[in-house]
Amino acid sequence: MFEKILIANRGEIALRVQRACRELGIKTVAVHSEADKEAKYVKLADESVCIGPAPSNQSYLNIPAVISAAEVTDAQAIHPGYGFLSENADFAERVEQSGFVFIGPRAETIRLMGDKVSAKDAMKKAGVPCVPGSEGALPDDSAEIIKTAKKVGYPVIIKAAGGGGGRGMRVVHTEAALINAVAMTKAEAQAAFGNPMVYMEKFLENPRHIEIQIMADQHGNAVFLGDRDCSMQRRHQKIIEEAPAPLLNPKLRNKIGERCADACRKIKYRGAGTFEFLYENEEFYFIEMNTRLQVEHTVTEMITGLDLVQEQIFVAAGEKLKFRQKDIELRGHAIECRINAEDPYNFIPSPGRIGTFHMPGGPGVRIDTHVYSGYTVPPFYDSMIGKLITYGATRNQAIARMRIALSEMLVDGIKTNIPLHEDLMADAAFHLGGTSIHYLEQKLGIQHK
Ligand code: MV4
Repeated sequence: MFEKILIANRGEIALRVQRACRELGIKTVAVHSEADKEAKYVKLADESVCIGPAPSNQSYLNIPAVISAAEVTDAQAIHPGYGFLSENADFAERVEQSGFVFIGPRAETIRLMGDKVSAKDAMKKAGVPCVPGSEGALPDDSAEIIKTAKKVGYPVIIKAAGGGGGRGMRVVHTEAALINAVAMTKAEAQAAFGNPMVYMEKFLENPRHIEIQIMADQHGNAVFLGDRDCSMQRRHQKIIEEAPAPLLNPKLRNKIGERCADACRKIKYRGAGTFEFLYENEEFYFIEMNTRLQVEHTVTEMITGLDLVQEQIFVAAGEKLKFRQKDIELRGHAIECRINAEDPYNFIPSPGRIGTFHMPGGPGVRIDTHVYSGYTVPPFYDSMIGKLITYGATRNQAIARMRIALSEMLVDGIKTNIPLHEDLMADAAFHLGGTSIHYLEQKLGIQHK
């Protein structure tokens, strides 16, 4: 097992990874920007290294600075957290070339999944059901593109191979608009990602976003750890996630989960990963794979009883998974509310100094946060200041506990989205479960383009 791990991230996830390491008796190195040097999680680490000024591109995204920090502290492995360098194949490659273990998949896998055309192709070949669409990237030939769209059926969506997470997509309703839309998406893709490749899919009008968590070791074992519903989102920012997905037929869950685990074995996947699906009319359609630990891994932890960060570390160290699929039992229900420092209704970020900070508690309440009374939320990074997670024997109990926890929580001095969460926990459609990816924007009265 590793003796020392460097955590190449900040905020709540840096603290989350640190806690997993501490429990395993592994020493931790925190890296931080100048803006984070006073943060408590930096002081809690065994060692810390300042890797640059506040802007992320000069600190948390600075590959040589992160690798140098691992060298000077003699860390053996690097945990990238989520965001920042976590899905950067070049980073993973340079970490391993420098003699450290990257706690995540092989660089080659990250690269394969980073290109959404190659990811889809690989998953289709591995037996994962995908959204119908073009065979690979669209050709230059307009007649061919028109033919493909006819076959797929309008509306279609044009997506950039280099995009993902909602960046670089365009919906097309008619043949008259098709060729121009493809040209525009290609030009934008070239400018944003340096890759003009685009592909076409049938546009699903009212799907849910359901994802499958998997974990795989380096000995050919892979299991799925249930699913999460992440449909409650605005502008591709998830705000509530839950596990398991409401109203999902258990047979269907197991079937899609098995497909994902099987695909992991086929591509020799290593570590934690997530298959993202659109779910409509009882069908799953693969869209993307995330090769990192996700923000919402917590709800999976609550219903499986596993510590996913520790499992990532075991697998990275070369250990075999200690459980088989039959050992995985999904128990109860968990909900996560992302607490953001922002206006609850116009979503404008609200950084600044927190006055009184009071955390809720009680049975089935978990809080993952790095903030405290007197902490200043810096303006340079994501506005998420923590995650409030509740667990219950049933979904109703998880909701009831969330409502109590939200009512107890106090964050003075800055705006947070807690009032929005309180609204949603009282929302009739949310109570029924199974709302689509458009529900929140519709409720907020935002026009959908
Ligand atoms: C789609 C889609 C409908 N049909 N693909 C947006 C994020 C990226 N991961 C994929 N996205 C979508 N792909 C087809 N064929 C609708 C979306 C989409 C979406 C997906 C998941 C969560 C939120 C979303 C919000 C708007 C659009």
